[in-house]
Amino acid sequence: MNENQNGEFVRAEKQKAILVGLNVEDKDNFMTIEDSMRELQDLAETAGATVVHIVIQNRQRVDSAYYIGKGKAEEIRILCEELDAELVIFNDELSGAQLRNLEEVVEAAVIDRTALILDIFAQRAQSKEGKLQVELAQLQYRLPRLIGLGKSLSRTGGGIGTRGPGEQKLDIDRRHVLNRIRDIQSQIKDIKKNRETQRTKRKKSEIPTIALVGYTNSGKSTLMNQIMEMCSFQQEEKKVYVEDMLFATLDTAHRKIVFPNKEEAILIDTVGFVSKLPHTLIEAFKATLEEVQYADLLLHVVDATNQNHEMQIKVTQQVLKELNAESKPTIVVFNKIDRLDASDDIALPRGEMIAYVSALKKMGMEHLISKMEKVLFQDMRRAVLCIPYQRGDIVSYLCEKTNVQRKEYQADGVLIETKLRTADYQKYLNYIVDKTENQSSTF
Ligand SMILES: Nc1nc2c(ncn2[C@@H]2O[C@H](COP(=O)(O)OP(=O)(O)OP(=O)(O)O)[C@@H](O)[C@H]2O)c(=O)[nH]1
Ligand SMILES: [Mg+2]
Repeated sequence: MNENQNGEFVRAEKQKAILVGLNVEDKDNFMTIEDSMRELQDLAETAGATVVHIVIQNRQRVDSAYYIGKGKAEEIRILCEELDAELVIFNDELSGAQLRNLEEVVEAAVIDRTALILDIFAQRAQSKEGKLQVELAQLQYRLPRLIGLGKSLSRTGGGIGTRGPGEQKLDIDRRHVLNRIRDIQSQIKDIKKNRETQRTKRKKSEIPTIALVGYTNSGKSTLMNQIMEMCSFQQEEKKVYVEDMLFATLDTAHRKIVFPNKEEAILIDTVGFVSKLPHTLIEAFKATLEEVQYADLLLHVVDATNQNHEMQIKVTQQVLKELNAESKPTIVVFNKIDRLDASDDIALPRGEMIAYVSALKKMGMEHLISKMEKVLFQDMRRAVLCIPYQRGDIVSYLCEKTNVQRKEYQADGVLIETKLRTADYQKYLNYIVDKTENQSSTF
């Protein structure tokens, strides 16, 4: 590792890491230990490590001092020497005491799954808001572990698990950490206020919002771009970032779309979820994730080709529950069907609120969009209106904002047949000439 001119540590080569997982019998786990370790490996590689070995120990319960057995910890020290590994990553969150004890035995830097995920987030955060939220999560994770972490932080400098957003050196002085937490919390409060104002504005204009949620790498951003391409009135709407890596998206992006029925909506891309998503992270990202809470419709994007997609659905549902968004109208979108074999899709569920697409290859998109329309605008009513000629403003509004099916110039005004949202229906009630067909209908 070298220090550059700004006093930052720059890692010249990848850190070699050993992964350690515990297979505890009575744990309420969605995943097998093997799958969980595979995911940990993906996370470690995303953070820039090279995984040289994976250790799994079967135990009745977690050891309070060492997490694994002390004997196993000693074996890991030997493995580290043999394989030249400088980092050991544990598959669960460790206490400060466990971190300290393990470092003493294995004589290498020790981090846990939480620190690893936080590290990836710290590297990915782009916006001021994203950076603040990650730093808050990191500080809150570290606060009860400062003593345990002291050694690893001072030794590994810029290594995985020790990097903050913006590569600043981490403070391990308790008083400074506490002050910084308070400072960030007050800044996040301002961000929240700002978002609230924006939400209130949107609410006033009655534009519904749709949030894309789901496991990391399931294709949320790709789907968002595709929907934008199909439902955009300006072709130049800025695309969101897509990448084949975990946590490509950390900042929520809002884009306006227009449905074929001319109704508008705001589409929101969000950060992906992962199993054992650190609670501090969910807490810190509440300002961002609140968008999910206030959305009118969720698109829960699932990578149908992932053999663990059922577990990924459960994890996503659990996080949604934590965000009080589990009972929102949700369309489950099975994505990447271009990569499914004919035999694969037999097991996949069907239903009103389920869609199958390939966001990349533009398959099933019209179907999904019409489902979205149906859910969002199901309160729309057919109406025939006669608008007097002096109210050209209403005629323009209806022609621009609603899906006009008939327009005739008559002696007493312009006759317009269209579909109206309840609010508009009430507003223009005086002009409605045909009140017989008032039942709800959809396009
Ligand atoms: N084959 C195939 N690949 C897809 C499809 N949709 C997305 N991908 C790929 O999946 C990878 C992840 O896509 P993203 O859109 O970045 O996924 P995401 O859910 O936004 O990921 P995070 O932001 O990291 O949570 C990219 O390499 C995409 O090209 C699809 O329909 N078919
Ligand atoms: Mg994304």
